[in-house]
Amino acid sequence: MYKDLSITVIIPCLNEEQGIEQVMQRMPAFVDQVIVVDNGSTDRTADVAKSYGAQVIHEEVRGYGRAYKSGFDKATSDVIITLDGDHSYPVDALSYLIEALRHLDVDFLNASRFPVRDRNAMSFKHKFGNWVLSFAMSVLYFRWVRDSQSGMWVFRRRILEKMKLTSDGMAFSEEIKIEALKAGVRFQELSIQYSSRLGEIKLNPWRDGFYNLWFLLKKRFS
Ligand SMILES: Nc1nc2c(ncn2[C@@H]2O[C@H](COP(=O)(O)OP(=O)(O)O)[C@@H](O)[C@H]2O)c(=O)[nH]1
Ligand SMILES: [Mg+2]
Repeated sequence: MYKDLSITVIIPCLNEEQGIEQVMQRMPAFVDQVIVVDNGSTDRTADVAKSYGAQVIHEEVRGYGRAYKSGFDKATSDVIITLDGDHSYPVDALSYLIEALRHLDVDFLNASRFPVRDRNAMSFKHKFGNWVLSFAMSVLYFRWVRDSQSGMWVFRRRILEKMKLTSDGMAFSEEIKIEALKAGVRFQELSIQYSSRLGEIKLNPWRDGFYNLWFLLKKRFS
């Protein structure tokens, strides 16, 4: 419990044995439930997560979005917080983000990685791609969103009822923000520290980048 709010943290993992260990070691004691969604990792991700007390879910169908949807089904707390298993998002910032959710009195808080302070955390290509995707989303949905691709969100679980989440892949990250905006819930963004990831990247910048742009257009005009 953090003050009057129970907290669930959900972490999708595909071969993140190194990162998940660092994330779990830093998990604050006030977190009530940690769910690690594993999609057939071939390393020790599931064992490491379990050894630190996480609830591990095995999702048969691959994909970042699919993993989140399975995780949401098992979440029981008032507030859900998400982050990657690669230790690139700040576990130390959970209380800061929950305080911000309370202080700003919002339902969905998007943790923006920008401006990136750690020089090694993101290449120029990724920064540029992120800017294009975030700009496109902002124009299409008439709402300035600096980091449409951030994987760290803090939101009240009850708003999930109002969202229609379809993506099974990396586009899930922008879809959940679009759905939050469409549902008319109170939405804000807050800057966090983003660091270089441990282990290997699962995102394919060109394939996922163009697909996410296509997904955005399809969702807006269909
Ligand atoms: N469960 C699951 N997790 C995935 C899958 N693909 C990526 N992930 C996880 O989702 C997170 C984001 O992927 P990552 O490679 O860090 O992408 P980036 O942060 O956008 O560069 C990481 O924790 C990955 O392990 C998948 O198919 N299934
Ligand atoms: Mg990552």
